[in-house]
This record gives sequence, C-alpha cells and structure tokens, in this order.
Amino acid sequence: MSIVANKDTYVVIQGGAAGVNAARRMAEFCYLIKRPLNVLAFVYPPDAGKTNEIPYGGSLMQIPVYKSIAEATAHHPQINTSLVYIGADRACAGGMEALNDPKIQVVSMITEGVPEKDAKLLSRHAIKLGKTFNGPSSIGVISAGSCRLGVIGGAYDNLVACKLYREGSFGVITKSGGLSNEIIWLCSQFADGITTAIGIGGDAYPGTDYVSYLEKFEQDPQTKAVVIVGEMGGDLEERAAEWYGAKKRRIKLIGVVSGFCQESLPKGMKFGHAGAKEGMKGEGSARSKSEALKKAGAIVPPTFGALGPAIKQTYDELVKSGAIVPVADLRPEELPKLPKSVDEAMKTGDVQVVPLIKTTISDDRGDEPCYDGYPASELINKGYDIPHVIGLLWDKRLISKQEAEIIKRIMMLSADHGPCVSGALTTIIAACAGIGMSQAVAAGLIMIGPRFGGAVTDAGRYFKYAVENKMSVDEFLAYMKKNVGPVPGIGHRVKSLRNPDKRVKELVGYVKSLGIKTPHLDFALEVEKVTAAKKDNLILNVDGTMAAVLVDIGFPVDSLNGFFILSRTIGLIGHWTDQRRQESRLIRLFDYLVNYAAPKRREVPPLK
Ligand code: Q5B
Repeated sequence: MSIVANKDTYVVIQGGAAGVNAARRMAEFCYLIKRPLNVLAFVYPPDAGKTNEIPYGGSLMQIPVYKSIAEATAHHPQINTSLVYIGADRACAGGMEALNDPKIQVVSMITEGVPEKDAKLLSRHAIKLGKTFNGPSSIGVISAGSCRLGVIGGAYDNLVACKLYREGSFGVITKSGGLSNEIIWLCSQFADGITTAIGIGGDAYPGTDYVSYLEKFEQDPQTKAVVIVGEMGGDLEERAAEWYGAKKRRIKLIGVVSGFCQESLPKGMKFGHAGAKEGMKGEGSARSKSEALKKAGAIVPPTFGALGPAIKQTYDELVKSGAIVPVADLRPEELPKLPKSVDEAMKTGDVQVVPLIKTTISDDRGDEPCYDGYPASELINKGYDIPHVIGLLWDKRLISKQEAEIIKRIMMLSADHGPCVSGALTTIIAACAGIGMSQAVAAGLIMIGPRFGGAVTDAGRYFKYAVENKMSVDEFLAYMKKNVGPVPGIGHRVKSLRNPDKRVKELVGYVKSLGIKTPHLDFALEVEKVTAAKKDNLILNVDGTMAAVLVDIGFPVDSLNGFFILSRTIGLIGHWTDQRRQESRLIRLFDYLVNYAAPKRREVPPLK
C-alpha cells in the first residue's frame, strides 16, 4: 500500500518544458518498476494539438497536449491526478481548473513563489471538494514500487540505490525537495526503504500539512513509521506533535527540525524557504518544535547525523516485534537498465559509433568556427581576408597575399555581367514571380553549367591535361574535337576579337605583371590564337581565363566552378534585390518574341 500516489494514479501535467522534464523522470521510474507510463496527457494551450515526446526505455512515447484539463480528462478518463508546472502568476487558475475537474482527486503543484493568498484559496477549495492539494513548491510524491509524481527521487541510479522499485515500511514527509531525497536514501540504507515520500513544499501555507499525511499514513498498514523533516517558522511541526500526542498511534514518528543555527546566528538571517521565517527562541523555533515532538512521544534524534541510526533502531525494533518482515533486495541484474543516450554511452566507452560523415575542413564545436584549424576571429584579427577563407575551406591551405589578391580580382570581375545572361535573367524572372531570395538565387545558380559560367572546372581540367601531356595546340584541339566537343573556356556569345572582353584583358594583364609562372594561362592564350583565327568569337572567355589562372596558382580542378558560383551569387542577389526594390510585375514573354512553329489550329479527330 501507499498513500496519495499508487498504481492506479494517472496523470495530466499542466505546463510546458519543465512539465515535460518531469514526465521524462516519471517515465524513468515507470520503466524501473515495469509499469506503463502513467503520464497520459499535458495541458499547455500554446502547444495544444501537438504531442510531447517522452522516452520510455528504448522507445519514444508521444503524449498528447490539450488546451484544457476538461479536454484532457475527456480523452483520458483514467486521469485522476494533475501536476502543476505553471508560472506563479497563472498557477492558481491552473490549480483551480484541475481541482474543479470531477475526475481529478489529487493536485500537486511545483510552482514556487505562488502568492500566499492563492495558496490559501487552493487549499480551502481542495478541502471543500474533499480533494488533495499538495504544494505549492512541492518536489512531488513518490510511492515505492508504484508511482512517482514529479522529479522527487532524483536520477535513475538514485532510484535504484534507494530501492524505490519496491515498497519498504517508512513514510517520509519533508518541506525541502533536496532533503526528501536524503531521507529516502537514509530509509533505504538504515531500514527497508519507503512506502511513500511526500514533499509538502517550504511555503508558509502548504495546501496539505504533516497532519493530513500522518492521518493517511496511520491508515496505511504497510507504513510502520514516518520520518518528518521540519524547519523553524510556522507551526506545522507543533501541529504534527499535537496530532501524534493526542492518542496512541499505530505508526512510529521520527522527527528532525532544522534551524537550530538561528540561535547562534545574528538576527535577520534569511533562510531558503518562504515558510522558514526566523522565529523567537520560543514559539516557531527549531528547539521548541523539537521539544514539542519529543513531548508527544516522537523519536527526535539530537542532530541530523543521528537520524540514520534512529531510523535503524526503529526498524530493528519493528523487525523484532514482527511488525516488519525484512524483504530481500533485487540484484542489479534483475533490474531494467535505463538505455543510455548515444552521447552518454560514448562518454563511458560503452559504444563505438561509426561516423556517418567525415569532414577535414572545419569544426564548429568550440566557441567559434575553425577553418582548417584556424579560429575565424584570429584570421580576421591577423589581417586575413575572404580569399584566405576560400583557400582554407576549398583547398585546405593558407594562401599567400599574392594569391589572395588574384582571387579577389577574379571575384570582382565575375560578380555580375548584367541582366541578360542566363543566371541573372532567371533570377529576375523568379523575383518578378514573387519567389523568395534563396529560391530565386538558386534558380539563377542552376543555370550555371557547361555553356554558361560552369565551364571553369572543365576548362581547368583540359588545359591541365594538355600542359601535363605537353600537347601542342593543334594536338589539343584535335583531341578536344574527337573526345570532348567545344573547348570549355573558349568562345563567347557576344564577346569577340572585335568586341574584346575587358575582364579577360584585366585579369591576364595583372597576372602577367606579377612575373609568376603561368603555364596554363600561356597555353590557353595560345589556343585562343588558333580558335579566334577561325572564328572571331572563339576567344579565351572569362571562364577559361579564371580556370587557367587558378590552376596556375594550384587550386584543385574540382573547386574551380566554385569561383564563378560564389562570385556570381553576389550579382544574383543584387538582381533579386533590385527587382524587389522596384516592385517589378510578373514577367510574361511577349508573343512577338516567340517563333510559333507549332501546327496551325485544326479539328480534333473522333477518338478511336
Ligand atoms: N564553337 C559560349 O557559343 C558558347 C566553341 C566552338 C570549339 C568552342 C560557346 C561554348 C564553351 C563553353 C564555355 C563559358 C556557348 C562562356 C560565360 C560567362 C559570361 C556569359 C555572358 C558571364 C557560345 C557556333 C560555332 C559552332 C561551334 C563553334 C563554339 N564554341 N568550337 N570550341 N568552345 N563555349 N562557356 O556563340 O561549325 O558552326 O557548328 O560552348 O566556355 O558563360 O556574358 O554571356 O560573365 O556571364 O552560341 O561571360 O562558345 O556559338 O554554340 O552556336 O557555336 O562555334 O561548334 O561551330 P555561341 P555556338 P559550327 S563565358
């Protein structure tokens, strides 16, 4: 047996993230005791209609979220308990909503800082309805082997160490959440563990006090003794003493009261709990509460350290009298192991995970990204620039100042080439159709291919092939004609010998002025001499020039189209923004721009 929470307790949790965390802890306990998850629903209006994922062992339960308690209990008629994880300003309304639901018999509230008037209202309302209102500021309730409400009991290992998977003989009532775990532990080490442990919360006006729960424990045949932990302030401990001393009780009562330190400390000291108000030496003090408990016949150890032995002595006497029959503990291998997350298992070396991907260029796991090992901020502060980042991420090397200058110029020269080229035109059409930036720019980028802008990689590949194989221009052109087709990097739609491409001249002039070795650029210019002599638009184009120069400074062939893609993205973004700024209309091609070569209108023959 147990009190307040048992195997028939089914829960709705009112609140958001904190409530979800509590549900996860409750699921761990359910898993330990091999009980299905007892959290059936959440009430959290902002997420109504969604589900919260609660791990249960190795599986993931989807627990529905409703907008009201009424909706939750209508869908899950077994619900009889509510845990309130709502902020202090709305906790009263939430608690009232739960108390007013005919299905709900127990409401436990974790919320701290609930106004005292609200706590009193909730408490009175619960009493009027004959229901239990626990809290505010309550860590929860745990009944060994049957039910956990809230996070009381701590982590999974602690639940096991405290033998919470099976009933003991000791009840526990505390104000402090942390101390509740401590006392549960003491009961499991000095005795046979607990039946039920309850945190009533440290507020001045808890909804339910020691006496209410002592009455319930007295009625619970499994509970043979109860440990209460009190503190100075208020009179709950005195009332517990009064109750205990009023007549012969079946249960043994062990009580400790904290706060003796106030006798030595300067007046005005603040204590943690709202209810732990500094009392006089007399009424409300730790000493007077302890005296009252002692007088009523409770066992009151002289210090907190003596509590364990006092529990043991009580347990031994109860065993001797036959009231308690010792139970055998389960061996660790008889208990379910909580599956670890992959992260945890990796930390403890229990699993080896084969990585899904491998990266050799960057790492963002520290406080900032590192490019090929170099922190971004350090690169900035030491005067490096965008081309250096390109060098690190595309070629895993810190390029020289001179190489960076070449790349900067390549990017500036190829950033845009007006609205008429395939990429820009596509982005403009998309922008005019109301398409967002990323899609419209992506549409423009899709145009980059073997004819438009995307000939850089192949131009680099074949110029490199020719230079490596020491081909003459004629051999190269013959090879290309036979095996490839049009030479990538040669030819332009509008540029020609008569209408030269200034970008090409600028780049070639600059690179040549550096006096560096440029075997690929030299070869490309030789090719141009031959092709342009055949047809004046078969010049070395911007793709071909970029390719030859980039291969000359050592960039890998596969990265080369990236230079056009990256720099032209600047232009495409410009075109998209430009159209948006102008609020351009949807584009529809004029009929006169189409050569309608389709058959003339004709009659459709009968269907055969
Ligand atoms: N023929 C660029 O062609 C273009 C030949 C060739 C041998 C060649 C064409 C080509 C290679 C790919 C290339 C990058 C499609 C260009 C760029 C960026 C841009 C764009 C902008 C910007 C142009 C007519 C006759 C045919 C062909 C022959 C042509 N190219 N022979 N090698 N490379 N080049 N692309 O004028 O006998 O009549 O059948 O594919 O490097 O995209 O500004 O616009 O910044 O945005 O349309 O600069 O050259 O000529 O294809 O009708 O060919 O010449 O075999 O011979 P066209 P086509 P035939 S830069």
